Amino acid sequence: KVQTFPCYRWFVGDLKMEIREGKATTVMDDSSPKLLEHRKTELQERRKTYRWITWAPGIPRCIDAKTEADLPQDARFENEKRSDFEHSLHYALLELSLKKLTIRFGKSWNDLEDFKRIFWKLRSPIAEYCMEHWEEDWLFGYQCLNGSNPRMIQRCKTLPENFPVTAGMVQRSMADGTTLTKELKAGNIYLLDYAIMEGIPTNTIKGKPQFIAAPLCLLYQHPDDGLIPIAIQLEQTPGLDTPIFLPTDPPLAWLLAKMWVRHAEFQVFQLLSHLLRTHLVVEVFCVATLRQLPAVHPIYKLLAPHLRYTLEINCRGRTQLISDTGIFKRVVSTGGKGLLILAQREYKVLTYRSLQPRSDFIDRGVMQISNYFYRDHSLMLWDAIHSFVSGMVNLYYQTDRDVQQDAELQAWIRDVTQEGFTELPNFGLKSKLSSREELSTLLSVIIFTTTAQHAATNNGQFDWCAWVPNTPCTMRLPPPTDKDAVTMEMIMATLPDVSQSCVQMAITWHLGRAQPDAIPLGQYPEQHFTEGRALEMIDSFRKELKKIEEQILNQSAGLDLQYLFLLPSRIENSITI
Ligand code: OYP
Repeated sequence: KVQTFPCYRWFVGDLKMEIREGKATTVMDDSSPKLLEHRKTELQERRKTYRWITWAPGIPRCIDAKTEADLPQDARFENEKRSDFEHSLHYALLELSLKKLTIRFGKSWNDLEDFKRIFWKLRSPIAEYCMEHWEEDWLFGYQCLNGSNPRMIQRCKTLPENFPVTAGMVQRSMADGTTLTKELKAGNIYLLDYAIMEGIPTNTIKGKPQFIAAPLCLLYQHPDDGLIPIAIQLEQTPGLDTPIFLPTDPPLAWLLAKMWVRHAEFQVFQLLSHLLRTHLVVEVFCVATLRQLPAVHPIYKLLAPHLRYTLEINCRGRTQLISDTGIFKRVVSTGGKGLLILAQREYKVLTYRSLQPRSDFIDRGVMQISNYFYRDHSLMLWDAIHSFVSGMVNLYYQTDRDVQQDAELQAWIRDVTQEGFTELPNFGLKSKLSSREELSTLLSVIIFTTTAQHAATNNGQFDWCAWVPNTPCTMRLPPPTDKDAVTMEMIMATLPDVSQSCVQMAITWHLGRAQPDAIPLGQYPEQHFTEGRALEMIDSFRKELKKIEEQILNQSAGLDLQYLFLLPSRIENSITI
């Protein structure tokens, strides 16, 4: 349904709209005292309705609402979305409890093949592909680039001191005629370092302790085989009990070592890349926008469609996912105290710069790596978003001074930095906006994060987590200390049990599947803008997205594994799940 009049549910007072004929105005454009008064009253109301609260210290602050039921109607899911959200989860859990029963009364849980009995195909070609090929080293490497957490890998120029890999250890992984030293110099060696996991308190589930490790994994960009893991150490401190696992080790030992890396990956992916760096970061902008910008403000009009449903999904996440009794407490190793400590550690080092894709790739040293589709698509999308946003900003702000003098906008950025991102001295976002370029970059970060970055982390979670051994949510035994002692029995006793695996599949399916009332990137059914030039810019943004769509489709045609998470038509306009 397309509304031709700029009608937004937060918009109070029709009179106001008639006077301005739907034009977006900043506080400097509105000269009449009556209009100014109107802006003021609207904001006073909104600040009463939308308040900040500290849900937990050391992470971004959020909306003051105990549950989604406390949210104003305007911020709630529409009926269709709510009933789908609630039904799909029940459906998934029910389906899987049936599977669980058949296993309980059937054969025992003693072999990796047994995961097949609870595995749900559910129209995910990638999940099936993963189930068939997950043990292959190249697929492990592929997931660092184009899986659901593509921001962990970094170039390694010198080996970390606490990871004493020798050239001899990895010689057999190297291409003919080269050595580790040469490849380090050539820039073909990469690293995954899960130091942030060290010492995180572990969950206890049904009386049984769960386990966490903080692995390091070295990868090599092999000229023929692509990116492959070549050495894994499961803890940060080397020692006799912390052997360096190699692809040449007994196959089960190498496999279990990779699973431990993927277990750390599950935690970092879901809690840091997904929850903290998209959901919680965006909520700050959402609350500040609702509190500080009136509905006629051009920046409100620009952002509102990218903030739809985020408050409600985050409230649901806080009560049902990461609370003391939530899903994490029930089935994930970082459930309970661990997840908060992990999020606090990441929040401390979170930078504004790392939210900008180009800087992120440069800082991680991954600009040269080949077949990094996530990077290539992110950059195309960033450029399209940035050029659209700059166009809009320049339309409403003729000079940098206009930005500096927009009191509402300055109150907004102060709310973001001083009320939202508190305790974050090194974040790198100033509490004053001084130029049009600064504003454009910030708005692009917000829109990129709510759309592309969320899609990249959210949409692949069923694909890559449904085959539980590939990305286990918990581990039930400590990491192996002796390469020669790894058995299939030990692997099965380590991996999530039947019931934990079922929940992992149900939740990742529930969150990763396409949403029923999704609005794709760049579609604005609630037409906030009415000015011809603004509409033209929206139009060219859409044309640009269409080009990207075609380019991605062409590039993926014929590939066994297609990277389609950043296909514009599959990216939602806001974080709604
Ligand atoms: C809200 O009834 C959300 O139990 C997900 O949260 C799941 C529920 C509620 C459960 C509903 C119920 C959405 C917002 C968010 C986020 C990002 C982190 C997602 C982590 C997913 C982890 C999957 C865990 C599998 C074991």
